[in-house]
Parts: sequence; structure tokens; C-alpha cells
Amino acid sequence: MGLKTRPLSWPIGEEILDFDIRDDHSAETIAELRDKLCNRGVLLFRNQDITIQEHIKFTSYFGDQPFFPALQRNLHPEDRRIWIVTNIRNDDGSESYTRNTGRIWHSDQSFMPEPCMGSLLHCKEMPPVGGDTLFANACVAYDQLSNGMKKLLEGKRAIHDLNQASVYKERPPRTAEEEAQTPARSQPIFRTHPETGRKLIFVHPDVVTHIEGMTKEESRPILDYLAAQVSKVENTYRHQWQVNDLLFWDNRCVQHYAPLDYDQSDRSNRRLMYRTTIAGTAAY
Ligand SMILES: O=C(O)CCC(=O)C(=O)O
Ligand SMILES: [Fe+2]
Repeated sequence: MGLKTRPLSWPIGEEILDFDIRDDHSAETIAELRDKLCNRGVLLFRNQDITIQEHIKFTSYFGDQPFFPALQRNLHPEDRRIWIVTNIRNDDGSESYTRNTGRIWHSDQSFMPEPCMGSLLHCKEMPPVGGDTLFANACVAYDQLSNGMKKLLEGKRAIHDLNQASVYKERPPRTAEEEAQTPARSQPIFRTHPETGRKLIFVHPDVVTHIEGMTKEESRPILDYLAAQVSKVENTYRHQWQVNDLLFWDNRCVQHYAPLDYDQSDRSNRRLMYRTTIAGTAAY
């Protein structure tokens, strides 16, 4: 088909131009989009005025949308495949469970046996200023490590534990049943992207507690160094949302971060995002 595209930044991201996600897409078009996604990490589709079913249908070209135990609150009442990320209060006046989602660099569902492949986030409402999301290319970050560092950590694993995640200090506590569904799990520090074969840094400051076989104190400087390497400004793209942007990230090679860059105490600053999530495979 020959997609029309333009880069969003040098290290990461591609805007797909003149594209309507609601069309029926050929296998060639989907293969081309998938290739762009794997190689550029993030795809942006602007001006997509879509229903939740159109969002879900487009997502289904890229894989299954299973239930993830960590995403059982704030699901859309009409279809559980849509997860709602918002700062808008619940009908009963209580705070939204997802209002501070993603306030630290992370890779989604990295604590699961099969972390998700990617997510498609659709912007419904956005404050006039701020509400941005940042994305970083974890393959480029790996490439820039010295050979000494690569050798030191090759084959090593780190522990990912959602139950220790920073965000839960602020949220209502998860139930014992929810915690039992997401036990701590070890994942490779350096992951291989299953489609491009590129190596990447697969640790992040949200849920990674320590390196397997080391104490938390010993692990901390190494994990901090790797986190800084992933998130350095030169390696990122900062997305300023417009309503009806649809953004698709490859969760296997991209980390992302939603800073609190607007006044959340001002209730007129409404931010509403709908997300679908695609099944992934075990990290190696
Ligand atoms: O709200 C955002 O911009 C991103 C939140 C997030 O981390 C996610 O949807 O996975
Ligand atoms: Fe996220």
C-alpha cells in the first residue's frame, strides 16, 4: 500500500498520515504498520473520531485482547476490553483509581508471565496545557551501553513486583486476592525483541525491586543507571495530545511515562483516555 509517514523524533515514533483506522485493512497494510511499530516503537494516528468498538476492531488486527488482572478496575462498563485512564471523579464523588497511572517510567504488565505486546491509547479529553506522555526507545538505550556493562548483566534477571509498585502507596489498597494474582516474577534484564531480534533494557523504576541474587542496596545503583540510560532526553519523544489522537506503542521495546504536568486540583482540567491492550509473549 505504501503508508505515508513522518518521524515524531529521531530515536522513536512515527506519525501515520492520511489514515482512517475504521477502514477495512488489507494484510499488507497491517504488516506494514506492524513493521513500523516494531522498528519505530510508537505510531501516532491523528483525528480518529472513533467508537469503542472501532477502537477494539482496529486493535484486533494486531492480536488478542485478554483480561489482565492488574487492569480489573476502571474497565469500560460496555466492554471490558477498554481500560479507562482518567482523572475524572467516579459518579459517587470518589477519586478515579487511574488518575495517577503511569507517573513513573515503566513498561506495561512487565510483572506478568507474558507482558502485553502493546497498547492503543485514545484521547477523549485533555487539559488545555499538559497531560503529555513521554516515550523512550529501550533498544537505543541498550545499544549505547558499554561492552563491559552489557557483559556484566548478560543473562542476569531482575524481580518485577507489582505489589511493591510506587503508585499503590497513593491508591486504595489492592485486595489480597488481587495481590495474589500478580506475584513477584523474574524477567531478563536485557530482553530480545521477538520480531526485530534487537536487544533492549527491560528494567524500569516502577515495579522492579532488585536484581536476582543481589540485595536491594547492591542492585539500586545499577538499576538507577539503567533507568537513567533509558529515559535520557535524547532517547525520548514527548507527546502533546490532541483530542482524537490514537497512539499505539510497542510495549516490548518502549517505556513510557505520564508526568503530572498540569494542576490536577483544578477540576476543569479533565483528562480522559481509553486504552486497549494486546496479548504478548514471554520475555527472553
Ligand atoms: O495516561 C497516559 O498518558 C499513559 C498512562 C499509562 O501508563 C498507560 O496507559 O499505560
Ligand atoms: Fe503504562
